[in-house]
Amino acid sequence: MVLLPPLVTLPAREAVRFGADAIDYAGLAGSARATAARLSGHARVAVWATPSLHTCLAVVGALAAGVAVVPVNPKIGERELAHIVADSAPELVLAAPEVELPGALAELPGALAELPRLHVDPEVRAAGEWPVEPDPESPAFIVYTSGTTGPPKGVLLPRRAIAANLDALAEAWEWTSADTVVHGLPLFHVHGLILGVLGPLRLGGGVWHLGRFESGAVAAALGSGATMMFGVPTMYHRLVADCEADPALAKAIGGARLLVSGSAALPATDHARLSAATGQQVVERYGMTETLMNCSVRAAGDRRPGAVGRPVDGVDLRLVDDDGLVVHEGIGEIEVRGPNLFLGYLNRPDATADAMRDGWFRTGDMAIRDADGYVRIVGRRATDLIKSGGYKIGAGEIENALLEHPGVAEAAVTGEPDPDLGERIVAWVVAEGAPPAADELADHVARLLAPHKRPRVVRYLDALPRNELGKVTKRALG
Ligand code: MCA
Ligand code: AMP
Repeated sequence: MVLLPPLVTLPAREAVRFGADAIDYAGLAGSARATAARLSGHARVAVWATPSLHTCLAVVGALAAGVAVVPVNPKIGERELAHIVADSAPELVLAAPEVELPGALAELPGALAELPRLHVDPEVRAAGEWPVEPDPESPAFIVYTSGTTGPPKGVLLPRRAIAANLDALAEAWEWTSADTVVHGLPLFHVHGLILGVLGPLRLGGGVWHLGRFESGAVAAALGSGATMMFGVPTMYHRLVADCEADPALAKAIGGARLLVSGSAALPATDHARLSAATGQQVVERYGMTETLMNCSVRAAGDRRPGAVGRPVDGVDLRLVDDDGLVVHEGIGEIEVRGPNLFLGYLNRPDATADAMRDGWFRTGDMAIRDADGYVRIVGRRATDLIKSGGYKIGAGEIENALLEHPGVAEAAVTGEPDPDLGERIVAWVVAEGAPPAADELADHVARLLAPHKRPRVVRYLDALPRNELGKVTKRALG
């Protein structure tokens, strides 16, 4: 199995564009061969995953070498970075020479500064044979994802899962080499990196990355050759408002072949508003870092608001009750199995065992099925997982970070509905002495963990509500 066949067959077309930086398939293959030669003998590398051509070249080079990539959020905070580097033990870090660094840092932060650093010069290319394809079961990526408590877990994603899942999505979306995907998603998660970059590259199509999401830039790309857009619901929410205000923008968006939303539920109101403004009905798909994509509405299928379609090719899906018994009618937890599944959590056999039941992966997502098999996600088993802007965030990690602030005696974190972000992070704080300013607590969490994990609202209480066992009763908050 070759993960990226177009790098061997070399279609005569541009592969990747980031602003003014672009590279065709021959250039990408030449760069990947040169990087693979430099990485040979290594097992694991970190990539400082800025939204740039450099990240794309570094990842494709590492994949060619069979070296597992740990993508790192370039806005990562110090506590989270220390955990990821200690847990994944990368041997090198690949970062562009001029990178965006948090604060006024001159060097890569924390433990990354101590690793040998490599940068991929797009002009340095090697000719010759394509490197021998690694074992399909070998890990291609270790992607960190939050749980309800503790620090994020490293999800080991094998090459087999990526190839199988991208092929299933190509089938579902009638996605071919004729397509160019436009997006502004971060490149340290499955959505932006695996679907949004490797997807086009597996098919021999194109990807235009916008650096950051902006409605006008999406419209300009769709007006000049891009055919598909990928985004999280927050991006569609913003796009809808912009389309309603600007008919020319709405017309450009209306010209897309396919708009795909995922990472969180797309509100039915935004689906309907976008359809009214542009004539486009967004196709929704449902996935997880551990499973890649499980379900999707098909390009030729019924685009029902609030539904994520049927399982994609190769994926088995069932709904189970609290005892693990299959539910045929009504709500159940989604369990999936198939070639899309991860290998396990790095260094966490306990968490891996907990996540599996008889070969099925327990997603923690609650759903019902329409009579024709369409899946509707209705909630999540754990209230301590928050989806904000499409990012999964554990309440526990934020609570721990807040407790490290000298002005915080007790803290509980919840998610509250938010029209833009889906959910916003709310911190409930019992202060130690004079209550710290809300911004100060937000900055503190952003510095330790990541800016997207910062509380958007801070509420002060004299005491947290607790049950007779002393456990915080989060349902009593709000
Ligand atoms: C603000 N900023 C701060 C602070 N406040 N920085 C430090 N300290 C602070 N206190 C900065 C941020 O770094 C950012 O900088 C800017 O201010 C705005 O930040 P934020 O408010 O977070 O941005 P936003 O505009 O609200 O973000 C909305 C977004 C974003 C663009 C939709 O949430 C996003 O990119 N979401 C995508 C999530 C995603 O890809 N999820 C996939 C995982 P700057 O402007 O420089 O950035 S799920 C997945 O992969 C599964 C498999 C699936 O199903 O897809
Ligand atoms: P992550 O761990 O960041 O990969 O996020 C995976 C989670 O995102 C899933 O378990 C779901 O809760 C949520 N998710 C992804 N896509 C959708 C969708 N289309 N609708 C609702 N929830 C989604």
